[in-house]
Amino acid sequence: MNQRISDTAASAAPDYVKHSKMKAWVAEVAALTQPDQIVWCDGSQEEADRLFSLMIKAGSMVKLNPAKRPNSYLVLSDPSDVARVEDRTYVCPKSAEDAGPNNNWEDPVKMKETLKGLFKGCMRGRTMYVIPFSMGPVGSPIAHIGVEISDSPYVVVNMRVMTRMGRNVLDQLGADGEFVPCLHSVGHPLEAGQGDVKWPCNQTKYICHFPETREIWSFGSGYGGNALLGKKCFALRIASTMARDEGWLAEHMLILGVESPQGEKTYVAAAFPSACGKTNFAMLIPPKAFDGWKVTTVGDDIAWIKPGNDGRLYAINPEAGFFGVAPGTSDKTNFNAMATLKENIIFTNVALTDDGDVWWEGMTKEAPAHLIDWQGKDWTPQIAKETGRKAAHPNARFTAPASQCPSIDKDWEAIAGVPISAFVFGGRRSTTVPLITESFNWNYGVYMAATLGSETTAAAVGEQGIVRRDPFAMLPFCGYHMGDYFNHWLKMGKSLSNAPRMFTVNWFRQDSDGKFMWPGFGENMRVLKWIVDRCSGRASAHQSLLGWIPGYDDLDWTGSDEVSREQFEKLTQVEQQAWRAELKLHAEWFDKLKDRLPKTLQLEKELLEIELSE
Ligand code: SAT
Ligand code: MN
Repeated sequence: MNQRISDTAASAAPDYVKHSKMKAWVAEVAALTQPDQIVWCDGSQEEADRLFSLMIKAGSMVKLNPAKRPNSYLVLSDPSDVARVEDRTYVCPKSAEDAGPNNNWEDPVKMKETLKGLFKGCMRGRTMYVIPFSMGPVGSPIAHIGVEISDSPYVVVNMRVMTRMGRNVLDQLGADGEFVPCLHSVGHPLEAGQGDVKWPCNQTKYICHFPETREIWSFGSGYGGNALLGKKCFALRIASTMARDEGWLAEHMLILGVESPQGEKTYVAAAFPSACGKTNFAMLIPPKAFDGWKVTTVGDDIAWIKPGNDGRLYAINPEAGFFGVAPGTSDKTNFNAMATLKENIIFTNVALTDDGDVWWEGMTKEAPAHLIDWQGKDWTPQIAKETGRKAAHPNARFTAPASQCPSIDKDWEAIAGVPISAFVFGGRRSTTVPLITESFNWNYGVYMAATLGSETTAAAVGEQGIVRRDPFAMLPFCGYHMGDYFNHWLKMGKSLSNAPRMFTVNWFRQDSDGKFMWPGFGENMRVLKWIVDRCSGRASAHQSLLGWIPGYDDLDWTGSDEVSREQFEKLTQVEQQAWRAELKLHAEWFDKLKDRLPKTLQLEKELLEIELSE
């Protein structure tokens, strides 16, 4: 449904749009941004196909060889727009204290003024798309609805995979249902006669959240979490504030199910920072020797978790697709992801093969002889050797429908969610942090998660490989003061009669030669099985300063010869010296939050300090 803007934006809405507040908002945005036309997205295949054709014609998208990868596409972004921009991301409640030291803050009135200046006329020469979407199965009591306005057809086709998008969401909203307005522009208006670029964006970027009015405004970037506003902006930053107000949790967690040979099912939710293997863990295939054990996938990035009447927590995956890191993904590291990627995929910033398929570092042992790399340049293994240039950008992504995943859980769209038995928190740490620890109790578990550290990755712009505190893997995603967030977690624990157990893991510990000590991937099943067995009281452990840790014999090593007893001791070792240094970093981190740090966590730290000094 296309109409000229001169018809006035409100009348451009199709008859089936009954929501007058939404229509008024769309009209207001159109008046500000001055698009050539407005399209209300219905989410149909025809609509997606039309947009794919449009982008191919414009030269901003390539259709892959249908014999190799049916119904799949490749997009290369501008080299300046390849990841989330954390230093351009703002959370703007009225008071700076509410945003906390973990967020960039600006006064909401001032920020709106700045944004209105930037958005004025910013869609000239472009189409404005109205994208109604549901985070979570339409109609689930845990789900919430948003409407994204965007001038990027790339955003539309991605939102169609990543969320439940289209007309049925409007039907669900009716005339006055609640939705989060999400406004996005690439910030690249076209004057009459001006040709478009392949990946329009703007040097000036603002990713802004207004938690009190539950609004999102994003300007200048077309990439990932900056532009697909249902994901980090809504499902984490805005939803975390909704969750605080309403007594639930919006978390940066994968959700997986573990099924034993006896058919017993245990669900685990696990938080890891971006690009630390959440997708791989969520789709884990147990080692061959684990006959009859199965891991199923509910989600790979975000969990919305609400208390049930039985004192347990129930989780849904608010997303409908995976926006996963491509490099490193292979049949060996993540067979299920590779199977998911067979068709109906949008690839971003991977390399193009001569036969019209895609490739990235780590996909196969040997690189193809020739590729077009993510910057559109010729690439050969020789060129890579000489220049160090990567064929795919380290943060290259695939957008894939979750329903195509062979390990997808049969209840992944269950309206009521799945019951969570364990929370796992992990970071990327080459030293200090043991392979696996079980927390003594809920409050101590909150402490462990609150002080989680991780080495930075390519998922965000900035220096890589430096350890930063990333509490609950939520540092870039918590929409309010981190101290209040910890308090919310402590409170949630008190309210549950059957709270999940808590664990921390570190797959990334290295030996003195800088080699990973733990094989990871499918072998993580050995740790996962121990976690599940702990939940049912079946596995033993010994008490360490940091929590309960399994001895070598507490893990199931059937079919393994990769990790020796000695190596396992090293992997699970708690080095007092290193932990004394680590505690200093905890203290520095807590000092930053001191205005609102729960006293309980300060006391947990002091207890640990006493233990370590003895
Ligand atoms: O935020 S993105 O969706 O671009 C990916 C991530 O960092 O997890
Ligand atoms: Mn993520």
